[in-house]
Amino acid sequence: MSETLLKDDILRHLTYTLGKDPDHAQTYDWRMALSFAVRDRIVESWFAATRKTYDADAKRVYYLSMEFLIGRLLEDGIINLRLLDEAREAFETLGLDFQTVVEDEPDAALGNGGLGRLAACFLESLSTLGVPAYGYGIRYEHGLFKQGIVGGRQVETPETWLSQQHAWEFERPEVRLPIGFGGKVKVTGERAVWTPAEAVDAEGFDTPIVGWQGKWANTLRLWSAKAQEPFDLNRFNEGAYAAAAEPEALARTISRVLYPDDSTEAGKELRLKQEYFFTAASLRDILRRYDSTHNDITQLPKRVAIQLNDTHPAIAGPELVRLLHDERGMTFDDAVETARACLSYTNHTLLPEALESWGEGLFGRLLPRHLTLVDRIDAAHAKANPTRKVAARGDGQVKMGELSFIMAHKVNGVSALHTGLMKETVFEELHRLHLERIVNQTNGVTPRRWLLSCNPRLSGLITESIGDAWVDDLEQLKGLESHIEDAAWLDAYHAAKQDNKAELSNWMGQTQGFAADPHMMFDVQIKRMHEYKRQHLNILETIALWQEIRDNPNAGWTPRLKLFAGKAAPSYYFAKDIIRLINDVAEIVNADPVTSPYLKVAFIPNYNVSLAEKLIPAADLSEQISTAGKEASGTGNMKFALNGAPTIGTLDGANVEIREHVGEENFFLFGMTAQEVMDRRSVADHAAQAIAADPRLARAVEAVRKGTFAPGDTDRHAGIAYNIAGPDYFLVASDFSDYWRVQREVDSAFADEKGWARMAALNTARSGWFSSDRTIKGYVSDIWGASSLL
Ligand code: F58
Repeated sequence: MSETLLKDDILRHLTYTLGKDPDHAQTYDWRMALSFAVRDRIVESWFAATRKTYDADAKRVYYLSMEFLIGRLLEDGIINLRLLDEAREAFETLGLDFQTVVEDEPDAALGNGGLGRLAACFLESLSTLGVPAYGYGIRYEHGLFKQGIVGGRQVETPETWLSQQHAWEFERPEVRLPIGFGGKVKVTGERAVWTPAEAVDAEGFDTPIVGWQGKWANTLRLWSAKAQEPFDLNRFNEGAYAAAAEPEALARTISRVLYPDDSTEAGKELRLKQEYFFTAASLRDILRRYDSTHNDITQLPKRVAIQLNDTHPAIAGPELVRLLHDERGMTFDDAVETARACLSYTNHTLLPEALESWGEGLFGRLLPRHLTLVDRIDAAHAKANPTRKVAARGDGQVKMGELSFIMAHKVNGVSALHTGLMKETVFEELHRLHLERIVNQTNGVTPRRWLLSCNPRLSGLITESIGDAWVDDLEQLKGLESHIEDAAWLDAYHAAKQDNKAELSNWMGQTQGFAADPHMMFDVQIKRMHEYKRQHLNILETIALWQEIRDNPNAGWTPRLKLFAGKAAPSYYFAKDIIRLINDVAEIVNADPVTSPYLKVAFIPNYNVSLAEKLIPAADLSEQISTAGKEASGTGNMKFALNGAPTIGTLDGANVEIREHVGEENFFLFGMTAQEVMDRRSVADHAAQAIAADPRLARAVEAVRKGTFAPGDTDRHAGIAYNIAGPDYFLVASDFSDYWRVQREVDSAFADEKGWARMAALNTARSGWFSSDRTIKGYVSDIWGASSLL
C-alpha cells in the first residue's frame, strides 16, 4: 500500500495531473484529484492480482454483460480501501466539503435496471473474494437517459457521463480488435472463411474494480467502437466536411447509446450489432490472453469460464465455435463441446416479450457464417437427442434463449421460484433433455455499497455491536438478534432510521420542493416502471386511501408518505401513463388539507444508483408487489430488507426467500401465488368480478376513469382505468382487496413504534444470506469451477 499521505497525493494530482493551482480549483478538479489519488492505491493491488493470476495459471471468470450499472466509484473505492476517515480529514484541512466533492461524480449509468446492477455487484464481490475475473461490456457514450418530469410527464434527455473525463478508466489503444459484419462466406469442406463487408475496431478501456480492504482488484474492460479509417481526407479536401466525418460517426454509433428497452422494433439491427460487437471482441481478447501462456486450445475450459448475462451475448456460442472450428481447425463436434464447457448462461426473465429472437433475414445478413453454425448446432443437438422438438432456429427466427441453453453447460435462474418456473415453462423441453443443466443461484447485493457505504448510521451501530467482520461475512448480522431485546439498542437502531429519514426529508426540501415529515411512514416503491411491477396497484391503493381518509379523517390513520421513483422505457406508453397518474394524484392529494396530515405522495425524478443509495436507508416499508411469477428475483427487495425496511409483497422472485429468512411474521404477504395467477387468468371477467366484489376498488377505479386527478382533461387517465377494469393481464383488480387489507395491517404495525423497530431490526439481522458474496460463491462452485486466490 502507498506510504504517502492521501492529502499530499491529492495536491500532487491537482497540480501535476490536472494542472490546477489549489486557489483556483473547482469541485470538479478536487474530485478528480481525489479520484486519482484513490486510483493510485487501487492500481497497486490490481497489478498484484494480475501477477498472482498468471503465476498460478488460475482459471479466469469472464462475465459478459451488455450492462454494468456501476453508479459512482469514488466513495466505493474510498470505502473499500478504508480511506474514509483520512479522506474526510484531508478535505477538512483543505476547507472543502467532502460530500459535495463525492457527489460531483456522475453516475456511470451503463444499465437499465436489476440485470445491470447485479453485474456491478458481482464484479465487486468477485474482487472481494479474490476470484480472478473480467467484466466485459460496452463503453456507451450515453448511458441510460436522464428523466425529467414536466407537467407530470416523463421527458427524456441524453445522459452525458463522458462529457467530463472519466477518472477511473485506462484507455488501451494497443487493444484494438477488428469486428466484421455482413459479407460473404466461402465454404471449403466443412470449414468456412468469412469475409465481412464492413468492419469497425473495438478499443478496450479498463477500469479496476477493487474489493473489500483492497486485497484484490479485477478488471472491467469496456469496448468502444472506432472507425478503422477515422477520416476521409479526400472528401474533406473537396469541402465535404460532414461526409468526411461519416465513417467515424457510423462506427461510433455502435457504442453510442445504451438500449433503453426491447419494446420497439426500431434499432433492432443496431442492437444485434452491439451484441456481436462486444461479444466477438471479448472472445478474441480471451483467446489472446489464453494463447499468451498456453499452447493447447483443447484445454481452454480448464482456464476459462464465460458467463452470459442473459441472452445479449448469446452469439458467443456460435462465435466461439467459429473461432475454434473455422479458425483453429478443431472438429465441429469438439469445437461445440469445448465451447459448451466454457459457457454458461443466466436467465433473468420469463416474460415472453423480453426473450430475444432475431429474424433470420437480419441475422443472416449481419452474421452469415453464424446462421449456418446455428443450424449445425441444432443438427448436432437433434442427433444427440433424437426426440427433441425444440431448436434454436425455427419459424423464421433465431431464438437466443434456446441457443444459449443448448450452448451452455449450466443455465441458471436468479431465485428459487424463478428457476422452478424456468423448468416448467420456457425451458420445459430442454430441461427434460438435460436434467442437470438448470441450477439456481439466487441473486444477492454487495453489502459494501448497500449497507456499509450508503447507511453509515446503521453500519456504525452494527459494527459497534458485533465488530466489523460482517462486512465480508454478512451472515454475521445474525449476531444482532441477541441485541434486539435490549431496549437501549433498539432505540439506537430506531434513531439511525429516524436520522436517515430526516436527512432524506431535508434533501427533498432542498431539491423536490417539499420536505416530508420524518414521522410519517416512508413507504417506498423504486424500480423500473412496468405493468408487471404494478406501480398502478400502489397508486390505486393510494387513491382508495385518500378517499377513505376524506370520508373519515378522525379514524386514527397512520401517516404515510408514498414515495415512487423509476424510469419508463421511452416507447412504453402505458408505463409513462402510470408516471403521469402518480404525479397527478400527488398534486391533488398533497394539496388536500383534510388528508395532508396522513397522506402524501411524491415521485422523485431520475431514479438511478445514487438516488437508491439515498432512499433505501430512509425507507420504512418496501413495496415488492409484482404479479406472482413475473419478477425473476428482484434485488432492491434485498437492499430494503438489509437496511431495515420490512416488505409488503407477493410470493414472487426472491421475496419468497426473503420471507423465509426474515420470518413470516416480519413480512407483509398478500396476493395470489404464481399458480393462482395462472388459474385466475382463465376466468374471463376476472377484473370485473373483483371490482364488483370490492366497492372501495370500484370507487378508486371510477375516480381514475372520470378524471378526478386531471381537472379539465377528464379523459387523461381513462386508459389506465379501462385497462384495470378490462384486460388487466397483471391482475391489479384481483389482488387489490388483499393488498388493501394487508396495508391496513402495516398501518397498525407501524403505529407500534417499538414493535416496528423490532421487526425492522430482525429484517437486518436475518438478511445476511442475500450478500452477493454468497451468490458468487455459488457460481464459483456450481458453475465456473474457479477458485479464490486470496
Ligand atoms: C431483472 N431483469 C429482473 N432486465 O427483472 C429482476 O427480477 C432481477 O432481479 C434482475 O434482472 C437481476 O437478475 C432486468 O433488469 C433488463 O433490464 C433488460 C435489459 C435489456 C433490455 C430490456 C430490459
